Amino acid sequence: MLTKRHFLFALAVVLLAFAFTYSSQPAEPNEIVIQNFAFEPSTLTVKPGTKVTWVNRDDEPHTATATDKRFNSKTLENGDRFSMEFTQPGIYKYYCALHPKMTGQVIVK
Ligand SMILES: [Cu+2]
Repeated sequence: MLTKRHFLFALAVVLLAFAFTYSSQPAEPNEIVIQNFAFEPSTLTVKPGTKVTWVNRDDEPHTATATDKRFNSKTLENGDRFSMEFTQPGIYKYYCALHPKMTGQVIVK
């Protein structure tokens, strides 16, 4: 016989699974998440030689395009990734070519 405690436990498990599935996952180190028409984090500071990866979690396509064209992802659909290794120190400003108000920067030092 299913007790009230069993039922509450089962309910908690279901709710936790639901929350885990639908919560937005935090960015991994050296990963920039594109979500809700924004780069997160908008400023990422890394050491020279670091590979930085952008991942699009929006349903809309986006790009990561350097302001000075030193790098340019192809159009990233939902779930697509773009990686770039930054070897030289500097400030790398970039934007989304499809939504130019979306901006971010990678600081390499
Ligand atoms: Cu965009």
